Amino acid sequence: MMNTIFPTFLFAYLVTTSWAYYGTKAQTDPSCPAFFTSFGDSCYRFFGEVLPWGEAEAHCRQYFSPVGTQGHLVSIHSDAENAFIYELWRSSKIVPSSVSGSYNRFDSVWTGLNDISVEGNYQWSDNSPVRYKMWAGQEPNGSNEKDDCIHMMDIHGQGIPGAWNDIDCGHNGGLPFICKLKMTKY
Ligand SMILES: [Ca+2]
Ligand SMILES: [Ca+2]
Repeated sequence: MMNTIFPTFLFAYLVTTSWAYYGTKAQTDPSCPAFFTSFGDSCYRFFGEVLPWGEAEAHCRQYFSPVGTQGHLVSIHSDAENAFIYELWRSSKIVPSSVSGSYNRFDSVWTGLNDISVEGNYQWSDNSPVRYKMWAGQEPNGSNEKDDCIHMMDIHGQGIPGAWNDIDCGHNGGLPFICKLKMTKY
């Protein structure tokens, strides 16, 4: 009798404790808020609403991660993160069959990079260090004194998809944008 019952109890015990372990793990692992996508140690969300750079940054600051970090316009620190951001945006944005002009809501998206405080001194709005840059050819050109905000581009024939350009922070009333939530405290 013992020989048949004991393995059954042992199996039930192992299953129960395994469920308890993974259940606990799931509860303590912070996950991204609704509509945010995980990559590395951060969460990202594309917003199709067109806003000037400052208003886009303010919109991102309304969001908080489960560990309490505040949202900001996206900061980018590697080729892998730049490629992820480009793909998140490309897979979400609207692409009309015919669009004239460039640097518009269909081919551009705000990042958090800017030189608003000091011309030529680029900073991320989340205060993370600026080590990685993916400028398009000839950029940043600062052709306009207000060209202090950086957008990612998807323009055929001008640089590579996902390269960056400096532009007027209120350009054409604004651009869509991507917010980032760090899942680790600063
Ligand atoms: Ca500038
Ligand atoms: Ca430029």
